[in-house]
Amino acid sequence: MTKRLWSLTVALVLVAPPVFAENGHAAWLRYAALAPDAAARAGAEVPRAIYRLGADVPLDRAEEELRRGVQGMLGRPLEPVNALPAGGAIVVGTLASIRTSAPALAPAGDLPADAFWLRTVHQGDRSFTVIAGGDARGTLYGAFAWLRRLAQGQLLDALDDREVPYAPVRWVDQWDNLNGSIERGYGGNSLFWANGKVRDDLTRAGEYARLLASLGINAVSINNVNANPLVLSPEFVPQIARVADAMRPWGVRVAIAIDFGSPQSVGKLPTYDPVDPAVAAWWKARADALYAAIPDFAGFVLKADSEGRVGPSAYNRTHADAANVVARALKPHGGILFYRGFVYDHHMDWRNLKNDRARAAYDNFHPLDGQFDDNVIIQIKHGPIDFQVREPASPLFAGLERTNEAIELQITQEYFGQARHQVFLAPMWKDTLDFDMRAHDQPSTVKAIVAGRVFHRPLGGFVGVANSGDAENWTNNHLSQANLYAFGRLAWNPDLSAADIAGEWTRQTFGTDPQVGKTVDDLLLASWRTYENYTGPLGLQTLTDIVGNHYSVAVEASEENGWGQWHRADASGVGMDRTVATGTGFIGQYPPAVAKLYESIETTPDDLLLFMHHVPYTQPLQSGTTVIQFIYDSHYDGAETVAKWVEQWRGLRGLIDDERYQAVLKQLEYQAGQAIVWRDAVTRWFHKTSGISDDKGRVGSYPGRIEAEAAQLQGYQLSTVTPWETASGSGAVECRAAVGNTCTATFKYAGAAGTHDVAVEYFDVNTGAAHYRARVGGKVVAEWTANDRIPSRKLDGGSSSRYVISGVALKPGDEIQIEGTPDGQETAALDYIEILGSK
Ligand code: GCV
Repeated sequence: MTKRLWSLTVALVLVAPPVFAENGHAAWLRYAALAPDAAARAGAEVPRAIYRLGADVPLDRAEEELRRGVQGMLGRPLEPVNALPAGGAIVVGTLASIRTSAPALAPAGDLPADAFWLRTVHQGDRSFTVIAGGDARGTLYGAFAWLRRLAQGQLLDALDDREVPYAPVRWVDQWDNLNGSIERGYGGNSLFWANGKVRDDLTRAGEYARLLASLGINAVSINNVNANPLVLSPEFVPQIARVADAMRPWGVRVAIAIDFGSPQSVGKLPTYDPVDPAVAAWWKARADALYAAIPDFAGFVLKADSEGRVGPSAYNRTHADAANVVARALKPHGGILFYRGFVYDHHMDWRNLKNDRARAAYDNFHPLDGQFDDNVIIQIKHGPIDFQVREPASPLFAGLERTNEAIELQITQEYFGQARHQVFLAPMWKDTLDFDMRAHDQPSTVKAIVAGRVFHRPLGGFVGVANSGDAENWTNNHLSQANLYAFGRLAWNPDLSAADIAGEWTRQTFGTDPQVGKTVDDLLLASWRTYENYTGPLGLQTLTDIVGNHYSVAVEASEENGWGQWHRADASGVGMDRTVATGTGFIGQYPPAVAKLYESIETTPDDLLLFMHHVPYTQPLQSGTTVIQFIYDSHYDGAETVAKWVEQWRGLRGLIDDERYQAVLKQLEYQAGQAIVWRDAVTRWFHKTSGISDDKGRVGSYPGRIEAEAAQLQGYQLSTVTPWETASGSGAVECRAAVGNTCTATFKYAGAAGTHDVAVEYFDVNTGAAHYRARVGGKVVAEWTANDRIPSRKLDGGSSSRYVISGVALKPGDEIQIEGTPDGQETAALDYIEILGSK
């Protein structure tokens, strides 16, 4: 190496940002050292002192955050000062305080609560960065916004940005149970609750409040909407107050979900009838007690008459009666009641083709429009069913003109692979938020309606069902953090694009390397469509085990039961007829222009065809292909795309820290295996049901695959798998040997000599940790334990897992032997092996 090259290498090593191990705990607030060019530029633009005006919480957090961020990203401190320094400073405070103490720096104009203004002011050779808030909380939001710009390497020396949140309501709901578990939670246990009470140590709750504040989220409801009535008992008041104390420094207010039967179950009244004066007095007393301890308490969330929860129907009262009695107790304190629009009958008769769960929210609430008090918000899920992979916007958004509304988005990935699959939800949310309901034939996007802009409502906004828990990285999947981030950013500004949000998140979370940025953004932005492709396209909804774990593929699970998520696939056709002309009439709930669009097969977008119409399998789509061929093609496309993600991710080795690199790689590899399971299950099911073959000859023909049922078995016994479509061939083999014993399946290789990857499809249930060992020609080539955390206790599509043994040298006649050692209830089950293309 020449001397010059040598010194260049040394210089590069010295200035290159370190690639260090990270566990994801810092999420998007890593404040990692900027890349050298960005650091050099920001070093000149960012003042060296910080002047904070005012002492209110959370102003102090704004200062602390700025100091922490600048130290981390630029590697130098921000010096706190008590007066405007000669050399320039970051000046942070409310607009009012800046106007008083440093009028020359104050932007001209007003700022409402929660809003902020970022401004650079040059005075001779002095520069000031002004972070002004409409109030203390707005100032904190401004500090985070400025740090977000710095972290992305944006220019900071000519700022003049005024940001006002789109809507006042920017909440997250936790579905946390008092015992510490989380309903539909995949990020660990509750940050708030353990063993029936509030956790003693609320450090993580405080850290979580910081994450929420960085996005402008201003309240959190801390317990499950399937609420334990006890949360309203007097002993919980001081506990909830402790949570509020932990969140308050970050401007996050606390609310709770309540049970409508509480006046009776907790208050020991003979009734919970909402029109009974004693019941009203009870609600008032409970609200008064909470506000006495927590003056900034945010309000209540109520799920009533839904999925077994009690509600006003018990007394033949309306949802308005129910909402108003609770809202009136909150009203004197400025509290809000969120009343959930998710009310439906889960015992509907599936034989009646006119029945339709999708109608429920509108049928229940539209007739009550105008009867809800001003501090009630109807919280409406984004689609008419329940967070399925593709749903139209709920017609109820346009069905309430004299009632406050909020949209409920599910951040936790219940039907989206439960944080085991990476699915970035922002593109889906954007579809709904930007959807124009054409109320009164005028522009009326969902986002504008819920923000109160269309029907001039005083309150409204965005609620996200959170995906966070006490996992070190909050969500148990590094990439799932992007969903929490995206929800917060859209709640602040729903006009942002999914690509903007992905870009921001990726750069803050993984750094500004262009290859990293492009790869991660591409993965995120393609993921919703990809997931839809392999789990149920064309508006079929997620073809998952709806009556079980909501995770494993099970095409028929949604049929022939009262839960109402029917797709009505049979030998002759598929899809729900929701037309006014011949179907359930759901489409008639939309304003006329939208109803017209959906009523006709010709104008319904392909993506929603089977949500709106029942059609023969040979129905041509707008894209030209038939429904059945599209079902086949999309599943193959989806599985192929996930396989490519694995390769693309591998390209990031060394460009990001190894800890997160390995964790995401493992997750994507698992997802790639699952996508194949989904692909095969759904396509085989439709192939068998429709009797129509795949034009491309893929369905039912799996070159390189050798079924375990066809192997030479020692100890292993044939077993059936339910549902049938989730096992290849006719089923699986299980080892029911006594503890400590093993079984073997021996497969004969009959192909040409070469080096191959060998995939072993086995079942990893969560009732044991079976061990597998693979041998070729008697030599061990791999071993592994089936101890992943998968939400399935039985052999099915969820537990079906893939282990790929790379680079196995094979020649004709070789024996590939899989030895399984059961553990607990886990029977070391095998589905097949597959010899993949030669290398
Ligand atoms: C909290 C779905 C989920 C339930 C959830 C319910 C709701 O049905 O599966 O776990 O209950 O929605 O939103 O209330």
